[in-house]
Amino acid sequence: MAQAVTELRGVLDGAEPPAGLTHPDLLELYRRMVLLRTYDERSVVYHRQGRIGTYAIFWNHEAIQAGATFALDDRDWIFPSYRESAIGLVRGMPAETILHWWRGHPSGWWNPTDWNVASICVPIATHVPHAAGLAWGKKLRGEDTVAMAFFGDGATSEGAFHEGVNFAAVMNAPAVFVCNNNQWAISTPIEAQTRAESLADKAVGYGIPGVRVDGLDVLAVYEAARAAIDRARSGGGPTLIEAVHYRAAPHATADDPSAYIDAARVEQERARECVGRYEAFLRRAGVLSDERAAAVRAEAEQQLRAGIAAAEAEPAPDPELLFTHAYVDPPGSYRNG
Ligand SMILES: Cc1ncc(C[n+]2csc(CCOP(=O)(O)OP(=O)(O)O)c2C)c(N)n1
Ligand SMILES: [Mg+2]
Repeated sequence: MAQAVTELRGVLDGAEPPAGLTHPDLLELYRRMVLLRTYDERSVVYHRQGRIGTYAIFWNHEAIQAGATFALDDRDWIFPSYRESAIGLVRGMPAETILHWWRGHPSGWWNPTDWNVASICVPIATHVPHAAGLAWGKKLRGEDTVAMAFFGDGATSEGAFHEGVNFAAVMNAPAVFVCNNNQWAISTPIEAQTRAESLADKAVGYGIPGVRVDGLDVLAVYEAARAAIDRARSGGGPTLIEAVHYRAAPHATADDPSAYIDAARVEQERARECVGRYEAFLRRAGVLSDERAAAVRAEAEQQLRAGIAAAEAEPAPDPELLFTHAYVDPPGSYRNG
């Protein structure tokens, strides 16, 4: 059963915004994007100041993260990769929890059931089967909960991606798979990753719908996610969403993309950056004033200031924790003296 792959238009470039979004909804989306952007920009600074460790930058991925999750209910689950490390912010998770994680502190290991946000997944694509399993399990229990997994273009070449999406499709599990196609897997370009013309095309092989969407258009991402979530919740099974953009920042703070990336393309992409593009849309629509925009930014900055202060005030963890769940009887050589 081959399903049509749809190409979605950019809403921010003039098409009608998704139905049903009120002005407060549009502003809440903006607040979430600004919070994510502020978290990301401050984290790069904190890294340079030696206050957090190596950090995976998600600058210009905010439209995908905010747009897709805005269509979820709080009971739905989010499965993030390292690229979506701060996605718990949209559920009200304190900034310090995520900063703890990037500081390598155990206080960054939140209980997933507190937020319905799974642990940050660093191994590529291994959380795709987790999301499929959770979605299937919820279905077996008769709960109408949706699981949404985020992963990159490179992840679609991994076995775990295939196993997870195929399993979810076969079980008709209420899962939504969101591929952030930033066209790079560290220094490997998409052309070296796949012969597929689009990653959404891969959905055809699993017999599920695949959708391509402008990853810098928060409303288009929202619209695609809304449709996929509604389908999943009403028993229609999973959807693969490919959100297309181009990575406009280094892979992580340890990366120097000048060795491989197309600098002119990065400049183009930065000029279309997603928060400013949405802000311009809101201003044109008469939804956002200068005062409101300044207040949203100030609140996000305050959250980050409080977050880093709380993270740095946390006492250092007990080194014993390294062994707590590893050994019943630690070998003598692990002890001093
Ligand atoms: C199983 C596994 N293999 C290799 C790596 C090393 N690695 C870290 S990030 C990355 C690139 C992933 O690219 P993509 O899936 O496109 O996600 P992006 O970083 O672009 O968001 C790789 C190969 C890893 N983390 N896990
Ligand atoms: Mg990528």
